[in-house]
Amino acid sequence: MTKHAALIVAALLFAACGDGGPATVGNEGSAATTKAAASVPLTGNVIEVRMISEPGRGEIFEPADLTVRRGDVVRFVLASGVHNARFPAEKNPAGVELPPESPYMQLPGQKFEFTVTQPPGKYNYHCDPHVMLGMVGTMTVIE
Ligand SMILES: [Cu+2]
Repeated sequence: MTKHAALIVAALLFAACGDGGPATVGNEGSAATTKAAASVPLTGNVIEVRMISEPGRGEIFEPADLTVRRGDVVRFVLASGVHNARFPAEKNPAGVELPPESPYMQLPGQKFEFTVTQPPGKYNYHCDPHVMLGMVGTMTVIE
């Protein structure tokens, strides 16, 4: 694939993610997300967060509180239920470009990932449908 064609594909994927429709982001969308953050040297570390709906456990991220470095990849994986992951501007430091918002994920095994580019600090994320049920988490970026 030419570089030009790759850009077009990335643009189409980006457009497809923004319509609020059924979640369609799989590995292709993740690749586009990773490519956009290519200015940060990748560490090769992947931090997986499972999104879970389970009787007796409720609606949770597992683990919910992450400690990461710039260049790490945070990967949300749907285990059960329907969830998203979003870093709301009103609950995070101003002036920082926050991680991209995931689509609503509903197919077990579906993944959404981004490369950490944020400066050191503590960031808050949550699942929109379940934030009131405590489906929240933090991402602490360390040096
Ligand atoms: Cu949820």
